[in-house]
Amino acid sequence: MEKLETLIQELYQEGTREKNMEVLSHIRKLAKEEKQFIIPVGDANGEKVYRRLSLDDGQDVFVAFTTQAQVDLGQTTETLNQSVMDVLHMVHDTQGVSGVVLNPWKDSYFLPKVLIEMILDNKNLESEIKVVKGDITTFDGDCIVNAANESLLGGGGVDGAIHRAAGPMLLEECKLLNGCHTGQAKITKVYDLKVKYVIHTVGPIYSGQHEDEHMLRDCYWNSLTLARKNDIHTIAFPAISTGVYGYPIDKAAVVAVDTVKEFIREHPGKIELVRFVLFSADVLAAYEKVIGERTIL
Ligand code: AR6
Repeated sequence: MEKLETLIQELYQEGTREKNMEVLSHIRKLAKEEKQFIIPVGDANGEKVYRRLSLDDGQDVFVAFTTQAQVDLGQTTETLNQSVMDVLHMVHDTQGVSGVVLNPWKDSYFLPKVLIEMILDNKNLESEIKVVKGDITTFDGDCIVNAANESLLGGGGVDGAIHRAAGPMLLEECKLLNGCHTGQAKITKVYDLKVKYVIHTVGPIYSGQHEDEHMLRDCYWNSLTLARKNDIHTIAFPAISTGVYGYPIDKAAVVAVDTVKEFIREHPGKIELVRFVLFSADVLAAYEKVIGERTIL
């Protein structure tokens, strides 16, 4: 519960959608872990009822506290402990109530019914990871990732396909970037492509050494970091290094899937969709196998 209070305070300072998503994700986690809120109760005709606050717009809201210290900031009231999940369901199911205010006396957070629905439905809070066979240049989300080389001046494979689809202006912009080290990532505009950005990353040339895995992991991690910074919510990756650079597909699929999952776990809320767009049936099969074997997030 202290963590929830900290996240709400951070939301006050930062005010970002991302932080709000973190708060919602955390509330859902508390609900799943069967944690409890403290609820103020009063008497109505001899029966215990949850206290409500009336808002200016005529709607009522329920009240819940994360800790006793928060309760003690207001007037003394009788309380009881109620599981987070039960509180969410109660607010959701009560007509004339528009949501629940957490900690109304200090650093309060209003959770409206629509967000409670999202928490209960698991909708939009968890990022989706999908695999599909296809050509990455046709992806119509926010961003595609290019498996480039250190010069960033184009090449064959997926790099060639992306430059062909984007048109010659992409190369002109890439010339200004001064190359890119293996494992790092740089972002450009897209010109004739449908997406908003291309992130260029350079996979390792497979050598069988331990560093290969670290560098391939860096490609996914640094691309997703750059995506977050640029407000990218949907992103497609090719199977980096598995073509000309010779990385064994099975091994590369494990690194790709594990790194993306770990990133999403550490940064909930921001990235809504990661799609692995794979050019051939054997690569698709390798990714599907890994995703099937790994428990979801
Ligand atoms: N969409 C999705 N995946 C594709 C596409 C496409 N249009 N075309 C190929 N692939 P590669 P690398 C797959 O060789 O191994 C370039 O010349 C392909 O089947 O493109 O990281 C660069 O300039 C394979 O599974 O990239 C570098 O010099 C995967 O994309 C070098 O190749 C990656 O194959 C980088 O080698």
